[in-house]
Amino acid sequence: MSPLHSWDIFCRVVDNFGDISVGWRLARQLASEQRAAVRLWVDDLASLHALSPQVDPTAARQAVEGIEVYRWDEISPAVTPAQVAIEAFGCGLPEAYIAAMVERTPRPLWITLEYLSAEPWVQEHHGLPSPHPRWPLARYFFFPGLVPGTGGILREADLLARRDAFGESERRKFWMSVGFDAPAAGADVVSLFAYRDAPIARLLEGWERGDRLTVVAVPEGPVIAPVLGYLGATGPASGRAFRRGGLEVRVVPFVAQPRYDELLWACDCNFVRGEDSFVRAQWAARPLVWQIYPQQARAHWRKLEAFLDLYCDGLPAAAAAAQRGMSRAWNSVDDSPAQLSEAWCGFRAQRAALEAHARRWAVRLAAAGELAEKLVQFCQDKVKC
Ligand code: TRH
Repeated sequence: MSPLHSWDIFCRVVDNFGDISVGWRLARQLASEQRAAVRLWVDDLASLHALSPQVDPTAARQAVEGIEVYRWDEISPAVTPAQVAIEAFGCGLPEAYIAAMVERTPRPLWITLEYLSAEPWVQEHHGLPSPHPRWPLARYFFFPGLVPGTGGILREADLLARRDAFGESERRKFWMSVGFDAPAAGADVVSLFAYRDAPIARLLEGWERGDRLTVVAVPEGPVIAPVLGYLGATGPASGRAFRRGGLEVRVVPFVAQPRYDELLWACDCNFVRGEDSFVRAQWAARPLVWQIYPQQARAHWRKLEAFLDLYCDGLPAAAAAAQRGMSRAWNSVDDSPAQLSEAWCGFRAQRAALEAHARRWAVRLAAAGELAEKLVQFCQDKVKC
């Protein structure tokens, strides 16, 4: 058991799932693999319930998978701070909690967990102290990353073994569990998890006109509306399949977070978004197309290019061009209608090279280190100082 036994994770759900999806995954790993006592303080239990249906969205406090989950407004001056407070994505800590941290001896560590970025500056900033302007507390930036010298990314100890054990029978079972037979042999099987503003209709149109069957698993969520709009379909869609030319759309349920990996493993290629699904698709070791979370003044394009620079390193030129072209078209960096269908054709033509690279990348990614382990080690080193 780590000498740092108690951890508080604070998380505010900005929008979508990202902040709480990372916060929940971190809490589960600290509790299960680091055998820590973890309290998760979150403001939006409904989002957490979608990721983990065991969570009661109405409960002010509850224990789930060995984690004490509190609604954020349950915090009070009476709460004794943990040895480490994780402020996820700059959500801020409650003033009463900070005051209690100052009174506690020894004073707790304050870690600001940042968003994942592939930009080179992350390595220089990772682990730097961030003295608080008002409070005498040790506060540090912790930056996730895809390369050594950063905080690494979350990976459960058994994830890669479970991925590699996911064979044909497990794939068939997965499809049956979401209401479908396994896709026809020879079809391209794709998962589509995206934001509503993605050029979805253009992508589906290219697949409909394609010369091969493309089976697309679309999880329930906001993206269903533009998909049904393209199909000209109405009414409840869950569990339904729609066939148009070379396109078969399957509407699958939004599965609990631990099972999302199975959706990724059951597909040949995964369209993902944001942060946590983006990471999981990299661990899935299959070709991926990432829709980055949009930011003001298109700052996200710089982050996208930084990832592509890393990811395409070591790819043959044609495959690298296909990966870049598909990523840029999907993120509307290159925004012409023809661009997306051409980009997909180029991406599809490089399937073998991109599949081999995705497997190599997952191995390379492990060298960046596992975030929960690195976080515990970082904090232990700071406490010893
Ligand atoms: O939901 P997101 O768009 O979250 C975003 C990003 O994290 C972004 O970086 C952040 O700034 C913003 O939130 C506030 O995408 P993300 O990060 O992939 O989180 C989605 C989670 O949902 C992820 O853990 C996978 C999970 N998921 C399931 O559990 N079941 C499902 O069926 C699907 C489709 C996803």
